[in-house]
Amino acid sequence: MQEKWKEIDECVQHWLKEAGARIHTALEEKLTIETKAHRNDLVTNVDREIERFFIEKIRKTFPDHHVLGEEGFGDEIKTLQGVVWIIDPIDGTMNFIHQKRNFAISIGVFENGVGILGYVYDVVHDELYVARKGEGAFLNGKPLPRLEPVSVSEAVISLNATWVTENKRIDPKVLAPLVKAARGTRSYGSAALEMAYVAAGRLDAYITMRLSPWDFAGGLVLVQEAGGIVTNLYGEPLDLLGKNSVFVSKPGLHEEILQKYIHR
Ligand code: 2AM
Ligand code: CA
Ligand code: CA
Ligand code: CA
Repeated sequence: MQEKWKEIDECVQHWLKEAGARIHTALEEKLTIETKAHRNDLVTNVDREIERFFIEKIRKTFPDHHVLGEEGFGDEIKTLQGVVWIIDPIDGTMNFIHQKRNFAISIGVFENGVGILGYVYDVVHDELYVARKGEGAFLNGKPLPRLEPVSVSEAVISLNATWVTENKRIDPKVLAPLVKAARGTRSYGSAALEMAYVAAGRLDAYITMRLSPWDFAGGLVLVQEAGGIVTNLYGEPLDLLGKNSVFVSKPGLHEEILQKYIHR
């Protein structure tokens, strides 16, 4: 990895710890909670504060980089040319509010659309997942073993119950047989953490129907560097500038699920 990226990596890890300390403080104080697009789409003062914190740091340190953030304090990104940071200050805001755990900071850094650095920081458990292109993925500095193939019958798959009830994105008949055939299913409510769990082998796959780039940017680099596969539900590459279904999996399992369960 080039020296320039090593320096960026050091900065990000330092900033993540500082942001983590701010979040710990905020968890002791009263949150300001607002809704966005609908009544379950939540945002707090902390989401905004943490996004602004990273954007100020990045703009000051790397003025020629571009930043895309969920809460809108970054740039309007129309292309992936150059260095683009994609940031979710708190992924799992509902968990942050209701549970005070099971949320994470997610950051992906891309050069001309290629994922170079990926971070998911589980602040409450102090678990920092880091991926560097070509070097692999790490949990608190320890290399994560390369993901090995597994079959559906032995797989623990993460998905939201929404996708096996009536919904406007997918026929419940598609995923119900997969839920039945899997060893178990889980649902954590943070896309970034669920992707980090796949990278760490805690989950075998994660499926969801509609995420924005900031939800999956950090996890994408993590899972790829751990030897997993990241596509949309139809096996196609993700679009970093738009909304996508997301299907993250160990190798082998990815092909089996696409072939046996997913029919367009
Ligand atoms: P967020 O907490 O950053 O909004 C849980 O449903 C997962 O889906 C979280 O990773 C959440 O990210 C993401 N998500 C994406 N769009 C969402 C929306 N409109 N409402 C709630 N969660 C959303
Ligand atoms: Ca949100
Ligand atoms: Ca998110
Ligand atoms: Ca968020």
